Amino acid sequence: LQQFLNASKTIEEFPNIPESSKSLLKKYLTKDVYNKLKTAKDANGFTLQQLISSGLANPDSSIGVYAGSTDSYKVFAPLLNQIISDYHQYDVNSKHTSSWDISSYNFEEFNSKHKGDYVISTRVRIARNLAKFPLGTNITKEQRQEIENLAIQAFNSFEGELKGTYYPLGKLTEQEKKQLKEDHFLFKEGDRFLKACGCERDWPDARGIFINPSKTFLVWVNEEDQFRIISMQNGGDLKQVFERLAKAHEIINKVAQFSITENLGAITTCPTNLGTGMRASVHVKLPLLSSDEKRFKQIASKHHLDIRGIDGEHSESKGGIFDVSNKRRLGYSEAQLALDMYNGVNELIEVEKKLQ
Ligand code: ADP
Ligand code: CIR
Repeated sequence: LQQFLNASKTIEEFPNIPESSKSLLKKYLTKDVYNKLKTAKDANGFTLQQLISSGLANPDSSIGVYAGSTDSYKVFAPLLNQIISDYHQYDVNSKHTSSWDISSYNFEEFNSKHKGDYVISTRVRIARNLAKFPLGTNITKEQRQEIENLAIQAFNSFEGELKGTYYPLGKLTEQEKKQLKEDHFLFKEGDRFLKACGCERDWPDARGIFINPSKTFLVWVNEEDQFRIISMQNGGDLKQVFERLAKAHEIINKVAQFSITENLGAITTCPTNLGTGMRASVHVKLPLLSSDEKRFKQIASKHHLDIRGIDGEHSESKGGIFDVSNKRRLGYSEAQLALDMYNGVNELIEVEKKLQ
């Protein structure tokens, strides 16, 4: 009984997020919204308390929520829709569009265009989850294994340059994992944001990484999202990287049934990835521009760019090299968002050149 009383008391209590928190959870979890949703559950029993657990455990979150399923986005809409429209600047009642056609954009290789050694590498990834399963935050061990089996089935159908090997995470040695992480191929482990929302339960079971021999095409299985499909290579050839990903997406799409909704596009664990689930990035050298933080941020914001450190999210820049990517993922097609990144990076390099 005491346990029950404690539990119900926690549910009754409006959670205390420090005033200093800049998270969208802090901004939109009003007492009204909390009271409306505090006993709600999605189709798999995922609760508001689970939805917000990461933001409560990590007040320095920028967002602070992770969904439990496609249905979570309906059940918890009074909170999630506000977060989605704020982050993506998107009207949640409009229709999301998808297109991989970049034939009308003339993507030139960045370094040839600018006659310099600015872009070190280019990477485009998409996040996808399967329609029939809850998301990683609320999946069972058995369901996670079913997804891994489906992924392996898709990998076996690859041909040509996409052909490769699947490595279950548990079978990689510490040294192999360290090397793969340093080379930017493997996800990090023990992420406190993902840990707090339940995404790292049963780690490393049913997680893994698929890689082709030239390491230009990779798939992460059952990390934050069930599929992270990644195309990357050294240099600045966005066209080649994007087209490789488009081809892989088409093949996996035939084997796996992705969860796609009309207004939110591809359903993802973190609301920041909804829509295209796409992050197109370059590692780019901007030592002079980046020392003028205000100007750097101004140009980034004009082109809807996100700036990260060299080891991905929540990491620092090293040697004036930054990870610059499209910030928006929803309401625009994959092709249009790659163009955001292309235009923005060109302007950043132009300004860097003028400062030399
Ligand atoms: P995600 O891109 O999947 O959202 P992260 O920001 O954590 O997640 O990045 C994952 C990994 O990909 C990190 O090791 C990061 O350094 C690497 N990465 C991202 N963009 C590039 C790029 N353009 N070139 C090389 N590595 C990259
Ligand atoms: C935060 O709120 O800062 C973390 N939960 C991460 C948010 C960005 N999304 C993501 O990495 N998928």
